Amino acid sequence: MTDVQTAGRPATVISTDATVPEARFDAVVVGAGFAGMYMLHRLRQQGLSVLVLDGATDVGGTWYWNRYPGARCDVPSMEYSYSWSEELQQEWQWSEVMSPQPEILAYAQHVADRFDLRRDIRFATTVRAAHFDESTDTWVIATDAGDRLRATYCIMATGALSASNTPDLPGLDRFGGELLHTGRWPKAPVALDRRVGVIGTGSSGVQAIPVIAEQAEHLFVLQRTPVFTFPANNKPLRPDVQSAYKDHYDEVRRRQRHSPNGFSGWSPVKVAPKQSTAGPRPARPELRTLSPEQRHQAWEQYGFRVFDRFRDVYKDMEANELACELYRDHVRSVVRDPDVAERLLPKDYPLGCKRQVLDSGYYETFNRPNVTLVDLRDEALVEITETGVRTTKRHIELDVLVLATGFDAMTGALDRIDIRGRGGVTLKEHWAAGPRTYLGLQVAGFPNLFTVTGPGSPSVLSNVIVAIEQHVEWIDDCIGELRRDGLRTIETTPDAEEAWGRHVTEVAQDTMYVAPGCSSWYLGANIPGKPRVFMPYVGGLGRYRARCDEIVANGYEGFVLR
Ligand code: FAD
Ligand code: N01
Repeated sequence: MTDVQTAGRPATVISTDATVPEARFDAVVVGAGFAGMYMLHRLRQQGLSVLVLDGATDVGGTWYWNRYPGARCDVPSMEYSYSWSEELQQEWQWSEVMSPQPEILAYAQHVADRFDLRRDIRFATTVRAAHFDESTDTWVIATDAGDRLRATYCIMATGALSASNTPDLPGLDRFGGELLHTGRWPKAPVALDRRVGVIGTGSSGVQAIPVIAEQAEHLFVLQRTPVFTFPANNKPLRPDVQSAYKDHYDEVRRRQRHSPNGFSGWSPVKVAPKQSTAGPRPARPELRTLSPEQRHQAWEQYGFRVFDRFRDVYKDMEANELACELYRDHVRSVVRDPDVAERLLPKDYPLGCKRQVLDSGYYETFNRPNVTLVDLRDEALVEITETGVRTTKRHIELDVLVLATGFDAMTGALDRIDIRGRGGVTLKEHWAAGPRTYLGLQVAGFPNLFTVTGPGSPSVLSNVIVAIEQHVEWIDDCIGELRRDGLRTIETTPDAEEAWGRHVTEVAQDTMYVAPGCSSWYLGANIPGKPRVFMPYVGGLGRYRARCDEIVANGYEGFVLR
């Protein structure tokens, strides 16, 4: 298994040997996913010398690494795409409503070619360390290729979901078959027509399982926590719908930017204007007020949309549990074996506490004769052996073991770099009790270091590409202002950082994200020993954007510019 970001590797101390040649740039950007690519394009336009570094051998980030069968976007591609080039958004053709990974990767590659990005990207190069040199107000950056780089600005476009999580399973290194991680899937085709085991039933597992099941001689799904998953209802993108979007992109993009979650809500289907009725719109009803029979009728009528039709489902635990019961009844109706169905039911955490998973035929997969559910709550995983997996009840022979075990999200990619700010303080030390940032953009004590979609930003709670564009544009504007005003550094204050952290925590209170029983990667709960802090900003992308703009209008409130 290849992993450029091996967890727990020793920190690199940057060489102080003056004979190591040093290359000088205005800005070094770490990461060549959608964030790093756009950052490069913007900074170049204002005349900066920029170098982008990525451990991958090509652009695309998420879409480069996650090549597992079934990998695709669950946001419509007309909206999960860059908005900053009219020519680009007009010329690119999407084939499906929600694009598969190869198409999104091809799009990223097209962007790299069209805007000639590759000449400033160094691939297959992992950044090991970034230290702030207080004597010159510059960042010194070291890579695994032995580069020593110096830059005024260091921008971490390292991705919120890029540090793959390989759990510490006993015997894992002994496995003699093919060991794969969904987040580090190889480029070469993998023969899956064998005995395959998949550990993990989050978004990645749920996408991969139905596709692997079609190819495998036998598939064993090793499930620890059952998932709530809604049908993706993906389909080919109709040419007229694509054209309608393109004709209305001004409006679509404007709506996306100011929406809570990066979705426009725009539809190419013309809806007849409603008869105007005087007075405010009636409030959505409460699920709790319905009788059991009415609740089932509501499910019959609305299916999965029922959860949004009632205002208490994501606000009140009792209503949430009623919604969960409707969901469970649905699963029971799809999965033929009642024992398997029962084991697939999420029962100990509320709907809406984790990132919503979307699937294409997930539950139906368990009706196949070549698929076995292994319930790790009933038969715990004891060890990985040379030939398979041993649980407390049996040994399962496997040729291929797929880890769909997720990511050390939001902080993992940054933690894996030895980042040191003023006084040699490491980012890891600064974040020992959980990540602390101002707006998810900067960290106190780390001048001129910016994080794109960092903890404390809305990023992962939205259509991420919209969040990326907002961050990149804010950072680019900020650097432009510093240069115009002849200023050397920008640095957030500890007070601003603390106040923002409090605000991030406050707005998450009373949401399902932090409800009793909820453990998610948003909270760092998937990584043993990681502090439990709700990391993303739940206040909404539009509101967050307005706050970022207001901070600039107030003379970079909460930042010190020197
Ligand atoms: P990434 O795409 O993660 O790119 C970061 C890059 O930084 C990587 O290429 C990595 O190699 C590089 N890097 C990290 N550390 C170092 C280092 N030390 N040295 C050198 N290089 C480094 N979001 C949505 O909005 N909708 C979706 O449907 C959706 N689907 C997803 C599906 C999957 C399987 C995953 C994993 C995520 C998905 N996301 C989705 C989130 C997705 O990560 C973002 O949408 C977006 O692609 C992130 O872009 P990025 O450039 O910020 O980070
Ligand atoms: O990761 P996850 P993911 N033993 O952390 C299990 C984005 N994404 O890669 O819940 C046994 O959600 C773990 O079990 P448990 C999206 O933002 C989007 O699936 O810890 N099992 C869980 O079942 C998403 O939220 C798409 O008990 C172990 C699974 O592994 C994020 O990426 C597609 C284990 C991990 O689930 C992460 O999704 C893919 C162990 N030791 C990803 N350790 C789209 O479609 C972990 N697990 C948009």
